[in-house]
Amino acid sequence: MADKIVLYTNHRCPWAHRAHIALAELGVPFEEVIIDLDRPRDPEYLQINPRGLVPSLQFNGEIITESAIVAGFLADTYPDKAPLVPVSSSKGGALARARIAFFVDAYFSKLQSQIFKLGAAKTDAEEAAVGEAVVAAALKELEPLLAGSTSPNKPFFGGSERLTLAEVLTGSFVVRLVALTKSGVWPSNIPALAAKQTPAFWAWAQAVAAHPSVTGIFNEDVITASTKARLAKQRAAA
Ligand SMILES: N[C@@H](CCC(=O)N[C@@H](CS)C(=O)NCC(=O)O)C(=O)O
Repeated sequence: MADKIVLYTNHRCPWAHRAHIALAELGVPFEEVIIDLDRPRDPEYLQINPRGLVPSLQFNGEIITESAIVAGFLADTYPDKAPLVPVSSSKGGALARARIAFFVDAYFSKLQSQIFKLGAAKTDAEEAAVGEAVVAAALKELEPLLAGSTSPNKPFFGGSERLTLAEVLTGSFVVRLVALTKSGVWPSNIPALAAKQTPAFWAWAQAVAAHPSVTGIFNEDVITASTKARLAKQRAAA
């Protein structure tokens, strides 16, 4: 019998987006329940996830929360559908998992942490400085992990033809990086600087941002407008 999967989500949420990327890539059917984040959570949802956050996954009656745990669970549950990460007992599997985990950790702790500073960047110069810091982080931390392993035919982490768990966990943020820097909602100096200083990283980012499993629920207009509004609010409060 097929597994019964329900994803509690909101399409504006980059964390919930991780679960969508995993499910799309695995090709697993699921039911979707949209949680309205603009009002308090219903008691029914708080029973599913007492933290009130999305995503939550219901899998054959079991609840799993926290996006990285949800994505890892799906990858481990369906190792044969579209291997997102090798099983740890396979030859080289544990090492490959460690490499992916380190890449994801570097993406968030070094690069995305700079993006989170945009809420306090009030002037063009401050915003450009964040852009430079993002590319400096990509150069120091991510370029060495991608250069020499990816190619146009195998553009994903470790020289994979298909998305891996590295892209499942970073993809929703990467598609925002590409789209929002193009539209100038995030620092518009990033694309040119990144293409010049971090060619492997930027080629990887383009491939990730164009992948159908990543773009599936990504509504660029909605995300652009909501990010712009959130930044304006944060800057007014800063
Ligand atoms: N660490 C959580 C973060 C999830 C999260 O922050 N979700 C946001 C939407 S992007 C949320 O549900 N916010 C609702 C609220 O704070 O009330 C994860 O990775 O799943």
